[in-house]
Amino acid sequence: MSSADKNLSAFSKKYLPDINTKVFAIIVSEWNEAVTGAMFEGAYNTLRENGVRKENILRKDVPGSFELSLAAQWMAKREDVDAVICIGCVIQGETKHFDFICSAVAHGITNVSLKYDKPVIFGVLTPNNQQQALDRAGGKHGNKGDEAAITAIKMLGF
Ligand code: DLZ
Repeated sequence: MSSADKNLSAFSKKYLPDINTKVFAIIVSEWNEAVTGAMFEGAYNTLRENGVRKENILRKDVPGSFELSLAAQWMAKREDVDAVICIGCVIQGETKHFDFICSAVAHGITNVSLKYDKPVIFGVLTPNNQQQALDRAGGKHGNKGDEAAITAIKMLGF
């Protein structure tokens, strides 16, 4: 995380002064729940620390990362939702479908973002094993959920 990110609270106050009116949907994949749950916590806490109201953070769970795109579409088309954060974890060693799932989600999320003209954030880990995932979900490499929330805030303040 850069020093600019550490001052995000100042950033959001300056560039997104009405952040307390913004509504964020966070969609969480149930696969690898220890990882995605920790990423959700990171994203949720980062939004709260930056002034997002509790009632303006909507959590929705989906069975797996493959389902993130459709759920993102359902949330992005809602007029009351300003940004969508998709959280998932696809572990390479665990599925031969790895490439299909990752590529489908990346394309799906991109399409939803462009179609609804809203930030739809790709918070999907694609590690080689569970340890690498945990390292990025509150471990030695930080929490990619925090970063997904920061990205959503930055895009709304664009
Ligand atoms: C089926 C499957 C497998 C094998 N591995 C993962 C994974 O590592 N991470 C993940 O998020 N989802 C996985 N899934 C489930 C698919 O994303 C999807 O839910 C199913 O294929 C049903 O569409």
